[in-house]
Amino acid sequence: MTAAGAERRAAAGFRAVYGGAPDGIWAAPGRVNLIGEHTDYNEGLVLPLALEQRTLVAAAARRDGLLRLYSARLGGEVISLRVAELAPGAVKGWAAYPAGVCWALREAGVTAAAGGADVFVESEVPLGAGLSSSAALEVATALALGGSPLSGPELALLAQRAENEFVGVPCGVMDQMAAACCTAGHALLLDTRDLGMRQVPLELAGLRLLVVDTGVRHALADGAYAERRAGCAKAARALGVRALRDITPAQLPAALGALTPGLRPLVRHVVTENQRVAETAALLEAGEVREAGPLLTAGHHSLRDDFAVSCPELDLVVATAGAAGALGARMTGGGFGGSAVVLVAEARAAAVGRAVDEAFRNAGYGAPRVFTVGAGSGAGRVG
Ligand code: GAF
Repeated sequence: MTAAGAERRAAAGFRAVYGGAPDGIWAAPGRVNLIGEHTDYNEGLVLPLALEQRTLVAAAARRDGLLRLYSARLGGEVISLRVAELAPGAVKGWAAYPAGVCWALREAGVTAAAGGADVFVESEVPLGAGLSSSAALEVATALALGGSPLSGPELALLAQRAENEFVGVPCGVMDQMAAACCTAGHALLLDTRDLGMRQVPLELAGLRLLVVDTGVRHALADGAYAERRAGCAKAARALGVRALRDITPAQLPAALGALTPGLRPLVRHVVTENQRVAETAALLEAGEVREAGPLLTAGHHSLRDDFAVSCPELDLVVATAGAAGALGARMTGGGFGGSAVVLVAEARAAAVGRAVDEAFRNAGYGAPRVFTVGAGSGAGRVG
């Protein structure tokens, strides 16, 4: 879908559903995280990039306090809610995300949201694929309903609050920050402790970044994510630090020695992963992207063996891509399914795609979806 095509479809779709023109169209991208997984809720480092695929929100303000929501992707009825009655847990399904943002804006005293709005959602981001379709929807909605210009970090924190408190998913802030603050051609080096950011040029000449959607669908709400998060918090308490981010690689052996065996792998993953993010960002900044490949693969092994959030399909992508000549590969996002990211020389990209396809067929898995990604722009008004 071309960019202008998506905008036209959002405007036309809005007219067809609500019978008038929208006040505007706002968009936010999905993301692929290059490295830095399960570090954001440990106040650590992450290095995501925005996808070119976006979620578009066409919206028009109302004055009667009604929030009406329609998703072109999901179809069904227009969902009609009263802004004044929005409360955590009260809305189920996809509508909880935009409704949660409206609630978070209301709670933050943003008056523009209180009058309500008609909202039409058009999404290019694959749903449930670990590519942050939810954060894209939240951030695009926050822009559409927020009225006054909110900064990128303000948008991201509002969106995260909506997801944590209204939807009930205990996510960190990486996905919302990626949607709100990434810039085209760059990965975002984000320190989730203070939201300090550096735009790191992603020079992919002669290289390809592939995303492999395994088709295995995950739900962060289903408990395993929350369990990992609670385990990390428990380990930080046991070590007497504010967050696992405070343990340096030099302190790691002593820290592991002080913990019960069950918590050790969690801590080892977080500490080594923060180190891998810093090293990857330094390589990108030096223009040595190829050299980052082994760090990606080491990150996957740590997520598989220590953090235990991978699955057989993701492991198969990583092993197959490596054997077919990729420079590096890893699961991306929360895990338990979703997508992997593969760094590969342009000349090997097609062979890697074919090898992954074949390996999935041989294993009896459903066909994976393999596509090339580039670093797109962060959220903004598009119409
Ligand atoms: C999900 C969460 F939403 C993020 O906050 C992050 O924790 C990620 O999993 C794992 O790195 O995408």
